[in-house]
Amino acid sequence: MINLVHIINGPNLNLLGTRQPEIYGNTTLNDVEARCSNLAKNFSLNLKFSQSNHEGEIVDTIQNANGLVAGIIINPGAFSHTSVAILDALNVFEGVVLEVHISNIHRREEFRHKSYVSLRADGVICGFGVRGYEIAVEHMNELLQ
Ligand code: CA2
Repeated sequence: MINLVHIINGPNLNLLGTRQPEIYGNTTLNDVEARCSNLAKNFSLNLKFSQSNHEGEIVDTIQNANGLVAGIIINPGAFSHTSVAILDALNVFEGVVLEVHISNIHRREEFRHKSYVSLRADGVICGFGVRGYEIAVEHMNELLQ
C-alpha cells in the first residue's frame, strides 16, 4: 500500500498524441505511462494507470483506491472544471493528491481557469506538457518518503 500510486486520466486523454498536437504535443498516453514507469524504477514506487471518459467510473476508481493506494496523480481533463463528484471522492481519499494539466489552463479560456479538484490537491502542475506527469511522480516520491 505505502508505495502504490495511481495515475488517473480523465476524458479524451486517450487521444493524446493523435490530435491537437499544438496544445497537447505528440506524446501518447502509452508513452506517458512508459516514461513514468521508467522513472518510478528509480524510486520505491509502484504505479498503476487508468483512463476513463466516464465521470462515475473515475469516482469509483478513486473510492476503490482508498486504503490501498498511498497517492493519486490525476489529470481529470474537462471534469476538472465541472465535477463536484470527483472533488467529493477525492475529499474522502486519505492519501496524497497531485493534479496535473498538460496545458497551462490559466492561459486558455476562462472556464478552464477554475478546477474543483484543486480545492483538494496537495499540489498542481500545469503547462509543463506531458513532462508534468514525471514531475508529479518525482514529487510524489518525495512526499511519500
Ligand atoms: O491540459 C490538460 O491536461 C487538460 O486537463 C486537458 C483537458 C482539458 O479539458 C483541460 O481543460 C486541460 C482535455 C483533454 C483532451 O485531451 C486531448 C488530447 C489530445 C487530443 C484531443 C484531446
